[in-house]
Amino acid sequence: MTQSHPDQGAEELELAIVGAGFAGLHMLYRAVGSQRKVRLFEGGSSVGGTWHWNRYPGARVDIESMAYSYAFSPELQQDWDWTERYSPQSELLRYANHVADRFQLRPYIQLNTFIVSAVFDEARHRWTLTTHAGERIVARYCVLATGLLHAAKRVPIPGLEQYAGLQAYTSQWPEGTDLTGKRVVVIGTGSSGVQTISEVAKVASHLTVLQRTPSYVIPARNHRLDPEYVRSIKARYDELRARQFESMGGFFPLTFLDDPHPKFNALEVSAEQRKAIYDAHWEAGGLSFYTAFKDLLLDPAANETLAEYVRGKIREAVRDPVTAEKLVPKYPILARRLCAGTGYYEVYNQPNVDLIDVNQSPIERAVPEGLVVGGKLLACDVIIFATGFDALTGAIEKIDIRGRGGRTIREHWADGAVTYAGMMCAGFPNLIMMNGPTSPSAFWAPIQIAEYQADWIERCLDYLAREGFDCIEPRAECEPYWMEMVERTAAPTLFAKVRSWYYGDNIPGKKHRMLIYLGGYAAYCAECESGAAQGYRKFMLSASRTRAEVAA
Ligand code: NA7
Repeated sequence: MTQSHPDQGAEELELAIVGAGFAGLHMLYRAVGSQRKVRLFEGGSSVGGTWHWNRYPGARVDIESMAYSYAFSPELQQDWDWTERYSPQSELLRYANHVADRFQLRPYIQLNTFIVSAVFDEARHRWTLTTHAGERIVARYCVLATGLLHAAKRVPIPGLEQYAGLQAYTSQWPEGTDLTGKRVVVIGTGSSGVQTISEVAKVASHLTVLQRTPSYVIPARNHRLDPEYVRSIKARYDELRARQFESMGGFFPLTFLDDPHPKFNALEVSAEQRKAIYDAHWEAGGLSFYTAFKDLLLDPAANETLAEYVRGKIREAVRDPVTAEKLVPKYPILARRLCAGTGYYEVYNQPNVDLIDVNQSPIERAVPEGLVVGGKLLACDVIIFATGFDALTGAIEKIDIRGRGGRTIREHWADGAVTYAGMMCAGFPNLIMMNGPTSPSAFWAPIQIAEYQADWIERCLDYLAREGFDCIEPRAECEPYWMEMVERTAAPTLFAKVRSWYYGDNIPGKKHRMLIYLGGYAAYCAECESGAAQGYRKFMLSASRTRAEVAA
């Protein structure tokens, strides 16, 4: 009696996509356009990715919405009206849903479905995906669009299970939570914490912020968009995108659209000129300081001029000098993610807000009434964890991925994430990541990186089909080559001098290794194109037995 293959009867796809954030939706749009047999699996109950999950009070994007949006469809760009300079989460979620409807993607999307494992069948060149409900899906190619900031970092506080109040993670915000009149503790002062704190301080009876590392927070200066301004940007969208693609960070501020590139090093100009430039960026708000001078991320002395400028602003804003000093960061500015806030420092002047530095007063344990911090009980009704993410690798490693020889992705990355071009790993054929570790992702515009990657993937799948292959994986030597490029671009920068999630430092036990390619969009695309040149010379291509038999 012949034994049937365990996947017999399972639906067989050409392409399975995991994740319905902006990257996954765009990949799906492209695959549907190419009439591939495709399905997208999303764990959440809605499309939108980051903007589905992060619903905490005050959640909004800190890159201007007219740039933080899809570029692939001129019609979409013209039709969609962003209402605020930095859209709130609800508007971004509406946009993602609009895209799913407008491009008729819903029939291909399976919501409420977590992919828990993916196993490669070496003989048949297929991935078998298993969902949390036990459904099996077989797909020739699998694209992981699982999000760069998705897997929440948990903080192991002893005794937390005894705590009687509400525990809320910013990235898994409990719907309908009302904090009015509550005693609230926020742990974490990165971008999510900063946004949450400003909102919670308005309604909580008492707010205690537990800070480990202060952020540099620049006023966002969010406002409703004037329709005339929107029209003027829409009239120049092509130019805007062209400038964006040239920029090193991917998100240059629109206020500086006519003059987006820094011309000088910080110490090349006089102190007065430098201050005038910093004042202009402070007034413009948001993340515009990244483009104030050429060398802010390269020269410690240049960086210190900006760091001191912002430290001065913090000391001006916070009345109590002891509190102000706790809020003043001592490390180089921009080397950890800059935060954009609204009235953030002023919050600490309110009588209902306290700041505790957990380096001086550690979080010791939880008790039913609250937390014991620095030996004292901090009674509270709600603890908000704004403690960040196992960035770039976490969402991928949550899936039990097994490539050639049953090797898992966790084993492959045990000494830090290694990839070729942030898209593929040796020994994991036909598995492609979007905005994956060592891609430009978080230090470029992830939506535009995803648009490029979807295009690259589409061209690649077309080529494989045309040439009779059904299997692609990077040559083993391409991984160390790419990692050398990633390290080489990061090494001269101040990113390399501080501890941050860019290097995986926020997760205990995670290897300290740069997770982002800093070479910019043009250099990144050039590498991907070079990998694909001459019949995908940086990859090994093959055909499975069944395919070869069919061809014969
Ligand atoms: P971040 O930026 O990683 O911030 C997490 C914050 O939580 C940060 O202040 C951490 O301090 C703090 N944290 C983490 N673990 C602990 C423990 N154990 N005790 C005390 N405090 C802790 O995440 P966000 O969600 O705010 O932002 C992520 C990105 O989203 C952001 O960079 C933008 O790109 C958008 P630490 O710095 O580790 O000392």
